[in-house]
Amino acid sequence: MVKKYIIGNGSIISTEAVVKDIEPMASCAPYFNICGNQMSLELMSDDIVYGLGETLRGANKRGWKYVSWCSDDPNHEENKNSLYGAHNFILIDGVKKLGFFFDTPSEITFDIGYTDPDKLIISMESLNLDLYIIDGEDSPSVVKEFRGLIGRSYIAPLWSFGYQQSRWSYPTAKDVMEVVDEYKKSKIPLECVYLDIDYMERYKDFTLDATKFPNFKEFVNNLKDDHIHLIPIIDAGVKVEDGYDCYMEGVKNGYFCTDKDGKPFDSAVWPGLVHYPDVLNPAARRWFGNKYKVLIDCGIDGFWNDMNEPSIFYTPDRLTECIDFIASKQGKLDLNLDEYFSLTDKLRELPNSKVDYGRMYHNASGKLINHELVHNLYGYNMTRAAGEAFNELREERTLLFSRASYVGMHRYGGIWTGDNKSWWSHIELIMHQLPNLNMVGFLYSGADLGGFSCDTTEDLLMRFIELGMFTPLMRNHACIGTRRQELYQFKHTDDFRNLINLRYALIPYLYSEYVKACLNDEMLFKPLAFKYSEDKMARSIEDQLLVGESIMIAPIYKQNAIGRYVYLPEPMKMVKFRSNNDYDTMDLEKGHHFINVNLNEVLVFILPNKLLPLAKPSMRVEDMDMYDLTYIKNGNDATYDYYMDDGVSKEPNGSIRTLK
Ligand code: MIG
Repeated sequence: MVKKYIIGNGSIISTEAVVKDIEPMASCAPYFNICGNQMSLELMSDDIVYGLGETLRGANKRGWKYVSWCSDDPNHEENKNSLYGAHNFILIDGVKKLGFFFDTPSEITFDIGYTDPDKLIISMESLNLDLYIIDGEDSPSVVKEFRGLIGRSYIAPLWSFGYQQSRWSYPTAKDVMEVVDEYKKSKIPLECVYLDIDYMERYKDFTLDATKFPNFKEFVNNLKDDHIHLIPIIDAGVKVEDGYDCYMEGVKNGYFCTDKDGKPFDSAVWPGLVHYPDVLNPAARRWFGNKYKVLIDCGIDGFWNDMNEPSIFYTPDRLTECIDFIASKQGKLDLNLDEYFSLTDKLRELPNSKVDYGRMYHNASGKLINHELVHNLYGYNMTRAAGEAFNELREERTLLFSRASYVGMHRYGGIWTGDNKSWWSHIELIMHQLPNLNMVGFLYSGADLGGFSCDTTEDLLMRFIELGMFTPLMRNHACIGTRRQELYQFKHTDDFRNLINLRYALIPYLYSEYVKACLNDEMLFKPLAFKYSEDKMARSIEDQLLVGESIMIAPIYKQNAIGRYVYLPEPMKMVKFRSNNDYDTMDLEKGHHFINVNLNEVLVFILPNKLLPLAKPSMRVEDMDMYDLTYIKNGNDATYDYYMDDGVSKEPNGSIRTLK
């Protein structure tokens, strides 16, 4: 049962995260003690606090303070409070199972046992929000109810479950072809190659650098004939440049965010000076979404939206203030400490400053509204712009995902978790993020495999792949200046090939579970606590996950590990996929086990009476037969409800058949 409460004056504008009309209760919110700008609730010692989607640290969020404030911060370290998303959903899994959705477009802080270990304290500058409370029987049903409230998750095309290669950048057609050819030579399946910012003409959205991509349309279609999809990036900022259509149209129609006087707001990112499309204004959103058409007309069928927190390198106003300040110290060589630090801080404080956000305005439904108050809705609505346009422009499912997001964006696209690093701890982090992202509807998601910044190593990449092979978005992506990390760059290409083949073998199962999760408002990745809610050990485990109805995974995320401990809350059939493309199985008892796992091996645990279907891999998803399956069964009576459709029609058109 969902109940709605208006806290303070309620949300400053409708976030449109919720798709159901719910009459707010006249009474004040139960469970919470509201005092000033804080609302708090007592936690019991065994309560697990899930939620907050894409955030750092554990899957259980207890013991830290999180701030929903979409941030372009490439250093995902434990001391940080915010990432790119704002996913204000909390699930308390204790004696009671309670879901809370704090619906507000503004900054909001979740102090989850940081100030007081036994308290959840929610605060805002002024406490105005729409609160939804879901009281359920168990955690899965609370999540399901919440998901029903926020609407069906976006459904990605079947081909987008293939292996994807990205890098900042493959700047020319020649570079793209080299990647495609090398994968072909190595006989490793490949589905998508990404275009990062350098494909554009001077970083101008919806343009192409014709010297790098002569005959782009032909190039895209030639690749398509080979079932390779080219996925360009779109950045939020539109370059200020006389004669550039996107800029001219935006200025003419008042489609850009403004300053307080109604003049387009100046900021700078990759293209130099930019304006931000005012995606909170429905007319501007429609206009911006339709801009994707020039690429769609070239045959493009997938996009990734970046820099849409929105990220700001600097604004001319504050750059001027900064340089004036620095100039004022000219010739002063004996600085006191305050002067010294204020000098060095000045430059550091230029990007992504709240001062700048506070100077920017939206025209939301005819009302001028300060950006700072609605900051967390920007990435959501940029992606919504594209998603709404695709509904009209395209007949098929389109690949779309974004960096910044808010709850509600899950109806239009997925997310990737941004600039992680080639660190072992960032493999573990993915396991914590996935279930919490799934709770808020982000099912098509994944991390940069191999790690985005820093130099990867062969073993790290392999372990990343061994987890990433279960995530819908399976993309290897790396930062400019880092070691090359395409799979063919390494010594054990055979092992990588086997792993990608295994991913392809798993696609029928993964896609089936994924679409079912979309259609039924369920999660693809569940913490063990969701199924074994009475098992204290299972409840504490964060490095094993249930993936769909049949399996549990236990990836390795430590360098030079020869295996790992795995806890089985009930007897399961262990499948060890080996490097020779074969597998062994072993029936294991409930309890703790140490399992040896070589670098090139993958563990899957099949639940009792469940069945895992496997397909014959192929170089492309489109060439696979989704019905020619072999089964690994745990028990003679094992079954599996298999959903498959054509993988492309906008509305899912398949049905369930029970495999035995
Ligand atoms: O400021 O487009 O997270 O995936 O490669 C960096 C370049 C901008 C950040 C994205 C990353 C992408 C990069 N972008």
